[in-house]
Amino acid sequence: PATVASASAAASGAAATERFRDKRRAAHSPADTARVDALVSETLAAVHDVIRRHKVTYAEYDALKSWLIQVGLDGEWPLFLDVWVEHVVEEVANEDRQGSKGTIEGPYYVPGSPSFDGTATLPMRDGEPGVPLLFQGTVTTVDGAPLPGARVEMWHADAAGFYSQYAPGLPEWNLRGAVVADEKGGFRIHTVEPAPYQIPTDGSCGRLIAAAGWHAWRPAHLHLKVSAPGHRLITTQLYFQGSSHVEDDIASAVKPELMLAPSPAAGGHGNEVTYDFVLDRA
Ligand code: MBD
Ligand code: FE
Repeated sequence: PATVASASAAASGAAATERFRDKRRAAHSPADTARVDALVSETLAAVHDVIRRHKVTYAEYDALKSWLIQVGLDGEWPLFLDVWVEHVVEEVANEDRQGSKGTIEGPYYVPGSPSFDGTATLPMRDGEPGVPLLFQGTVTTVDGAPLPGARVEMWHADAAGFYSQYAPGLPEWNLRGAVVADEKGGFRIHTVEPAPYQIPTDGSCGRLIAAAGWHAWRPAHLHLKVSAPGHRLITTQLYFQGSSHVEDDIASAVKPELMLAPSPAAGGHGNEVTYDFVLDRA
């Protein structure tokens, strides 16, 4: 049973905005005046420079103003920022890592998904559409020592490209779950292969994409957070070799180290793939 209604910009945007505000309420930090001054002044200077070089008109300025207002009304700030800005924040945050590569979290992570020991089957509907996928591997330190008890949390879109809790009609934790690695640091996750994700075309981000002549697609991807006590949590995504939009992700979040090439599952149906994670010491 595929989802019948699609995820409207307003519904997924409102859910993503609300989720982000919950997270921020828990994590408020005081502003560093000098830092705010430097970052905001330089950002504004960059905007002023664009206006001068392109001789931006009042018509364009007013179009920008009304678009910015509408992004907020649509709840699409989380989507806009994670698609067009987060990849550079992630690059800077993780440039000193020796272990597994990270990439952006995006707007659709929800903490608290169901957890399993050693082997997980992600919560899914009876007859969940999509090619079954066994995703397995080990979690180790940068020295190659296994990390028993490491946590591998996965969330992803279904075979129609929709995320539970951000599209109507899906069970709460559909295709969201965590597995705790066994005594050898090993884990196995049974799921189904996701579809490419199209940014909602009916909201402000969609209007920007159409106005600029861009496309609205992210390649099919699995989101992961991998963690272990005493080690740095890594947030990452994995993609499928040769699948559409791996070369032109609208969110600029694909890296060569993040490609999967699943093969037909031994003696079963669907595909399987192995991917090992290496965690930096905290
Ligand atoms: C996604 O599924 C996603 O991962 C990102 C980064 C942005 C929009 C939708
Ligand atoms: Fe995603």
